[in-house]
Amino acid sequence: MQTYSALSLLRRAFGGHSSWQPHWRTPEPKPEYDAVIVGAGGHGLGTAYYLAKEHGMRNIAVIERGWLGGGNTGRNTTIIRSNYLFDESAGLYEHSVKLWESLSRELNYNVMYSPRGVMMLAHTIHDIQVFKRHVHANRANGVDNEWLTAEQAKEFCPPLNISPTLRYPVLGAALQRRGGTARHDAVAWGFARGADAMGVDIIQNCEVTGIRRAPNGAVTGVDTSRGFIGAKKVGVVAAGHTSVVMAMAGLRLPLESFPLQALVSEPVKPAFPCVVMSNTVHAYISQSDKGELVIGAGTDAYVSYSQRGGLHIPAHTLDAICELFPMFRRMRMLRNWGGIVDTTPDRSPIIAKTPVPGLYVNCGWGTGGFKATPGSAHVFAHTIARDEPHPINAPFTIERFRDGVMIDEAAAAAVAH
Ligand code: FAD
Ligand code: PYC
Repeated sequence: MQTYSALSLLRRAFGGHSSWQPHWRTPEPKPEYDAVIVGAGGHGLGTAYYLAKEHGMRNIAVIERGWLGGGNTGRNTTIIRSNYLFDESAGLYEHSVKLWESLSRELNYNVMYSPRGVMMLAHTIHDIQVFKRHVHANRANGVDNEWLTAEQAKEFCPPLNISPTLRYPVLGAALQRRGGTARHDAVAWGFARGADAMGVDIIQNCEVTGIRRAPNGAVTGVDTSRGFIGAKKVGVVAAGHTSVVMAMAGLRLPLESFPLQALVSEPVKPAFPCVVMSNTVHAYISQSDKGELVIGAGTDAYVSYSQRGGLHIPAHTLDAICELFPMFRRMRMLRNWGGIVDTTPDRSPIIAKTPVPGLYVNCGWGTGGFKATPGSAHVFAHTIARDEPHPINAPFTIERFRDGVMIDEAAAAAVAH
């Protein structure tokens, strides 16, 4: 178990800088594990938690080249929703939202899940048609979603400007009331603490540099910056860098990595009641419990592993925010940052066995994997423990790219690509 200082407990209770973490004693790696998870983001830590809790696998380790939750988990804008178009996606994301609803209780750790409603703005006739299609498809799948007129959208979110003279006027909106936000690093820490308590080794500052295979092709372990670590099974959850890690086993995946940027304002008193997204103007916004406006942009237009991204992207996003919410025009921005997301051609994830025996992969979440954290981890743990997919992730194979069956999950593009 990790220990907490009085100061760190106070910070846990009242919030702090998002990259803050309490002291964590990294254990010495054992020579061999039943399973090793590469990547200590929310998905990797959650996978370890469910492997231990639901499948009784305790001789396992999570290996992280940086620090817990320091990847996309600690860099995202925390929007949670399940208003996806396809039946397969609705099954996956709704599974996740249901787990979010009880996650704080499950982990005995406040992940600050706040179902304050996610509203997606329609600015064109095409937006209206697409969102109405989503509303109907979601309802048929038992997922809440409703259509609002522009006036109803303003009633739900009073700061919204619905003037018809806007460059992109608000013509209506789709609202998922159960959608919302959570505290990103709390999710990583909650899963980490839960996994640690069940005996999982969480090894930070340890980069995986190779994947070793036996003559029959099966995985035998990973080479790392701290030496070889044996493993009967290896699960890779290294968002943004999956292609690099999978290439170590000789596998090429249909993924591209892009910077995605976000920024926060100075903190102000509660002023913004929900989450608003607009794909057309490339902006989304909510207010954190610390009072900062959390604002995100579309992906940069080029592939890269640089976590900085181009400066014109947040500038463009702020233009859009000021137009939609004029009362924020004089706010000062505190900081901006980027993450690297990996995206499949059909914008849906891969959660699957691979052609290499004992090697499993969970990737391709693009701009939208935070919301999936508990659901993805839950079904990935099942896939690794039983060497077969859970029915919910069975459609999300590598092989599906041969037939294109899930092109194009439009709701995944809640962020402009
Ligand atoms: P990560 O948290 O990135 O974890 C992967 C880990 O693997 C990293 O810690 C990394 O250091 C580690 N790793 C990589 N290579 C190696 C190696 N060789 N050896 C060891 N470790 C390695 N999603 C939403 O649903 N809603 C949002 O509002 C949202 N907003 C976003 C905004 C931004 C700016 C960004 C960047 C992303 C956003 N996302 C959002 C996407 C979401 O953040 C990701 O899909 C999700 O967090 C992925 O989680 P993960 O655990 O798979 O990845
Ligand atoms: O998938 O909802 C989403 C999202 C919002 C911001 C980034 N991704």
